Amino acid sequence: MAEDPWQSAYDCAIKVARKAGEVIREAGEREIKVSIKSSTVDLVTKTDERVEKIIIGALKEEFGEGAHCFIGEESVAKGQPCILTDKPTWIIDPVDGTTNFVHGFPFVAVSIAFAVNKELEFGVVYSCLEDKMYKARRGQGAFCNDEPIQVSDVKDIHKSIIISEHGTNRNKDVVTKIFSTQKRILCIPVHGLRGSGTAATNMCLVATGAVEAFFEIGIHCWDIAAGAVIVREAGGLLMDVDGGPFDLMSRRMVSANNKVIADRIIQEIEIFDATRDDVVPEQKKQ
Ligand code: LIP
Repeated sequence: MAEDPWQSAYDCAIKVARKAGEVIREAGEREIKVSIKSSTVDLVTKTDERVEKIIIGALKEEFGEGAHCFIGEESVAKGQPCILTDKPTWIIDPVDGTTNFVHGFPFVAVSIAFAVNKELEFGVVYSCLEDKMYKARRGQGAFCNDEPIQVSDVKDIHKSIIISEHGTNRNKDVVTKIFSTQKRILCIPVHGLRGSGTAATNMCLVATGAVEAFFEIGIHCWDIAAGAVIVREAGGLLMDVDGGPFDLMSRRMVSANNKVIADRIIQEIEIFDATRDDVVPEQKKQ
């Protein structure tokens, strides 16, 4: 039987995600040192940076210093390029839901994905305050704490719960579009709108069938890469907010249980610009 080249990487990702979750839980019990990034509401803590170093350090130790490439939220924030090549690449959000972490709002996830030839091979999302390990390998199903998970079979939008987040952009025109979109969706009507505050967890909620769809403009590749594999392997789908193909670096996406729900949602989304993740800093809009 052909050797499975990525099983050891998958197993290692699960182990490292669990270890990272323990560090986050312990850090959450002490004073949290908060800084800001792109705005006063885009938070980062010493824990984000420390956990990313722990994850990347463990993976380099396991597979060798130059074996794989890395895209980590906090490394990119410090100027590392966010370019996905054909090389085996780890895409990491060490603390997805940083604002939740700072406030003690109980949804914080470690998100670790792995791509080869620009194809997502597996994703691991550890919701560490819930102790829920979500995982999926391409073509091999999705699981939560080793139990298989599957998207909802709801096709009637009127019987759906949709997740929508407010993100960290506080530009008044953008906020107006976000709330206008939420109003249009709520008044379809749907059963409800929700949001956990972490994209990775939101995508896992789609994968478990707890909600029918999650969409957002403004997220980053590290927020959604692992969740993308988990949603697909749970029987769901991903697309762009304009109905086009999913684009990991585009900073926008819809994840849904089926195309009927996804197609209905995109009719209501008021799109606004978000600079792609893979636009090099000097090209980024102010
Ligand atoms: C968060 C995302 C969430 C978004 C937040 C924030 P972070 O990621 O997971 O979907 O609405 O604004 O970007 O910054 O906590 O890793």
